[in-house]
Amino acid sequence: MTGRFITLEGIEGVGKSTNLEFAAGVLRDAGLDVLVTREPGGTPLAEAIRETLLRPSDEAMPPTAELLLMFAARSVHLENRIRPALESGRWVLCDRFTDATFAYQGGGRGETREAIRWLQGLVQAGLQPDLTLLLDVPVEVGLARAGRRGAADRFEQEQAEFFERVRAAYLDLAAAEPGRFAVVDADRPLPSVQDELRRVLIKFIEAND
Ligand code: Z5A
Repeated sequence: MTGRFITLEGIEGVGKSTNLEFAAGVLRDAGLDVLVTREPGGTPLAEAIRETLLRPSDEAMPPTAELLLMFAARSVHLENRIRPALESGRWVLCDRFTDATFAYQGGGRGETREAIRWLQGLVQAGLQPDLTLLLDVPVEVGLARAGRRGAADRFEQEQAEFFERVRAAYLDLAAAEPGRFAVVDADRPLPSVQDELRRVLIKFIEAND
């Protein structure tokens, strides 16, 4: 039996990294073999593309180039890591996936939904997450939590209005696909966020038994 594909999404600072291992722990406690990975990245080649995507540069990165590089990294990650894991029965928990492209390159940068859908079809050939956990907080909360640690990457250099568009795009995606998305209010103490994540994951595991 193939594994299940779960993604974690949200704006910067919402708590994805904090909750990724927690979510993996819930799955492992249920006896599942879990691969934890991230996008952009997840393999050496895809991580090299991530480096190019995030590093600030004096030369402008056209939004279309950014979009193509996101899908180039995704193609490598899918073929070399995600698909083999799913086919061997492992569950995959991924920090960001194509919903981030609709939110950042679509909502944030203004790339068209049609272009993103076309690339999605080319690269994913029908593969979609089975469950997407969208952690949601107001932009000012996410940015305050992120605290802009160290040198800002190309996305961290964006202003609040950019992240408002990204958050709105995420919420639109969730409203359009309520069966796949679970929107978790992450603007509350961590134990309360994790209680809800555990509840959603256990329900999903039981439904996929
Ligand atoms: N990107 C894209 O544009 N298009 C795509 O298709 C994909 C990605 C796949 C890298 O992503 C960039 O790639 C990303 C979008 C773009 N840039 N941005 N923005 P990333 O996921 O690697 O980077 P990130 O979003 O910047 O991650 P982050 O800043 O590390 O945020 P986070 O992982 O969501 O947050 P965190 O580190 O877990 O938590 C932040 C702080 O809040 C930390 O101190 C926690 O202890 C604290 N925290 C967490 N939860 C709570 C609660 N509930 N209460 C209080 N404090 C909390």
